[in-house]
Amino acid sequence: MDQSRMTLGRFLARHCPQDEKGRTLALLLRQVADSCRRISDAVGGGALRDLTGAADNVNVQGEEQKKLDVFANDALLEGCSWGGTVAGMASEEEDDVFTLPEDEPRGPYILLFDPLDGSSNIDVNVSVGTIFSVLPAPDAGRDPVNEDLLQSGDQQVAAGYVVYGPSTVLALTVGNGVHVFTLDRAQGEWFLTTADLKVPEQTAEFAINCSYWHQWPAPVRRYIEECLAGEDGPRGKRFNMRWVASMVADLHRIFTRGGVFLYPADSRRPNGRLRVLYEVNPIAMLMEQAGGAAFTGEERAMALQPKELHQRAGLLIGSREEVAVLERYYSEQ
Ligand code: P6P
Repeated sequence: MDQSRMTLGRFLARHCPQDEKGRTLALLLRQVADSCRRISDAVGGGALRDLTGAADNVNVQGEEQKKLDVFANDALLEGCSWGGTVAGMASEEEDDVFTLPEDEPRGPYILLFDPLDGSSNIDVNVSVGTIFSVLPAPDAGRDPVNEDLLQSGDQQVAAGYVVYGPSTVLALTVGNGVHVFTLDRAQGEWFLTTADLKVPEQTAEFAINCSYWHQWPAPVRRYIEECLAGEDGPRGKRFNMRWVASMVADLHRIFTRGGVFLYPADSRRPNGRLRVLYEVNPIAMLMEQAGGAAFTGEERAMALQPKELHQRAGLLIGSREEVAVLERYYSEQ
């Protein structure tokens, strides 16, 4: 079939399991995509929509909420609460697991998300994104509690992100590769634009915030020093650097042309910065599905067993060869 005609709906009907749970997963992913289409419209409206700036509230992370953070969070909660797809949801913007309205049917999945990652970039018009993860709900005949969500990345059923950039792009996996869809704003439809995306195993580009140099653990400092040493250094090649400070934008570049992204646990953030359940896990699932690797500094990211809902971890992720070098340096320290 002509790939340019493959809509998200047709793709999900073909690639999700052909049973009732599979059809429910397809509906949930359509709900997420429809919610992200609304978020894309709001983000794209910028100052014309009175949705920029602060929302005069601080979230559970202790971060100042932006108006668009609240809009995006509400869009996903409202967009995925119906139809018996989820039993509950978790968000960076919600203190605890979100319980569905009483009159809504419960479903077999848990949806977890960072509704608008990188939102500090909104007011300067830099790409931001939504990150989401789908876990199995407990078959317990009750609404899920926080503890039910504390599952490792290997338990995920699906994962994805949407980057709101020059174009709005959805990268998605249901466990059989990573597939990329682009939103046709005029039609309001997502079309498959890259099937079975693979991340180049080698790269010469790293992404890290170098202002934290003095806080880094020794393996990271060793790795970056060798990248900066260029052709005459131990890596024998010149490296380039990029840092958007919007993880979805940095990672989409890496998915597209290779690279390695580093946000390690360090002396200032001993537990890291990125949240396990709705940032590290979904991005790590996508990366492994695309042939890359994801490491926390202590273990394979998808193996980490979270102990609390908003737990953080270090993340070193991208082209497999570079993550292997970093893993070796951590093991030698
Ligand atoms: P820094 C955004 O807040 C975020 O969580 C990621 O999207 C991004 O990669 C990182 O923080 C940027 O962190 O310390 O460079 O501002």
